[in-house]
Amino acid sequence: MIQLHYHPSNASFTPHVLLREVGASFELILVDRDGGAHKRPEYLKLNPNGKIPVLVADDLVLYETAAIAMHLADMYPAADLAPALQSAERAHYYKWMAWLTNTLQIRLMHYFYPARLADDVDPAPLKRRAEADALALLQQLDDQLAAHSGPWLLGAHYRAVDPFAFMLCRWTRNFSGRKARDFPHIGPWLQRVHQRPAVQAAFEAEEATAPFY
Ligand SMILES: N[C@@H](CCC(=O)N[C@@H](CS)C(=O)NCC(=O)O)C(=O)O
Repeated sequence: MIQLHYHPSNASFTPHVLLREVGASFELILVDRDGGAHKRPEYLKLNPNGKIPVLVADDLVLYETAAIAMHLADMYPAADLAPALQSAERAHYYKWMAWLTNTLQIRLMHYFYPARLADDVDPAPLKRRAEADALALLQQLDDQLAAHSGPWLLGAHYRAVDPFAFMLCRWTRNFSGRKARDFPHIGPWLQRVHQRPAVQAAFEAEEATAPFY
């Protein structure tokens, strides 16, 4: 049995979508973030970082969104969510997974939690800077979508990087100015990802409301 420890609209959204995309049978376990459940010993046994998500599949306990996404893609090859091993597309899939998690996601974390960056410093300029940096990074995503004629991030096929990138773009929906959806190639791609039944079902299960991205 697969269990996904999640919280609505958190990083768990990516594995949540992927579990639906591959047609897995799974149970959603709500982490009481407001009550601090993710910092309690029981949860820290699953993820010592105290972060959401965690995927539990029998004896496997896995944290880190990118790792969970790649593992699900590998476990359900029929869903074709990862390019063929040793292909150039596979190499770029690894690159985008790494970039999404260690470059774009990090700046978005700085945007959401600027006060964690430094004590006794006004977080407002740190937040503004993180927002500007994230927007500059989004240009790379827009350029990637413009670089080929396919509908998805890597080209012709929807891959596990698509819902991951979608989730991070969604997190810009309350930016003070330009948002991911305002980029000329990201906007239509977000619309396409949003229309996928797995994404719709995950939003419904998480009781998300508009704007979705
Ligand atoms: N690198 C981790 C980051 C996960 C993460 O930061 N999750 C957030 C929710 S989106 C969280 O659990 N925050 C709680 C906290 O930082 O205390 C991943 O991608 O799984």
